[in-house]
Amino acid sequence: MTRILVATHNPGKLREYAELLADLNLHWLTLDDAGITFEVEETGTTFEENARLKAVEYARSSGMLTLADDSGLEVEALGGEPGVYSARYGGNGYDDIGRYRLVLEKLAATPAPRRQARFRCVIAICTPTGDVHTAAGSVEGLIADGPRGSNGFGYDPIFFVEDYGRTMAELPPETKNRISHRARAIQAIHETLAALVGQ
Ligand code: ITT
Repeated sequence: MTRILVATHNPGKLREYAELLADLNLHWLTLDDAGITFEVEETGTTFEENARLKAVEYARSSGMLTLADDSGLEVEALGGEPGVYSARYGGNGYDDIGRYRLVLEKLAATPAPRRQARFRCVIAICTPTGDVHTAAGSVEGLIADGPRGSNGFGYDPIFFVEDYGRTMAELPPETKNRISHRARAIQAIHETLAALVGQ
């Protein structure tokens, strides 16, 4: 069975990859399992650059086939913020709740039709020899008036998915894992990944 390092420090992402990769016969390991404690600095200005940086660095230090993603929320009325800074929005001292409250505050005077947003995800897979493959996925939504739901992580409680009439955090994990930016990026890279692990 091929080993793959799922290189994220974010437990929410890890839970989702466990399900998104379940159909492939893989032995996947976390950064903890691989004994990697350092964090790659995300110095890129795009999701793709940062996803590549993470996959390449963690593959280099583990010697394993490595999957990393860079993802985030883009809010139209905020000129695409928080974007690649989604994990650091508002600076140190903010947690997930503080960060989504900041988005809600900034949009307090913005009416529903102008609250469009999207989640974006770029997955990068780096082989032990340093070849990199990437794929992107996105999902459109609206920023809700307030947080709802307790599934998922990050900005899910304020991300309203019109087709379901619910926030991403109100959807069951199986549904999020069919429609999310991360699910779509996995769908786009599935064939490549299957070939890399000989399936
Ligand atoms: P790693 O770099 O270790 O993977 P991270 O949380 O720092 O973990 P990112 O740099 O990609 O990951 O930041 C992504 C942020 O965007 C994340 O912290 C969330 O706040 C948000 N985000 C990404 N995907 C999300 C999702 O599916 N639902 C809600 N928020 C999400």
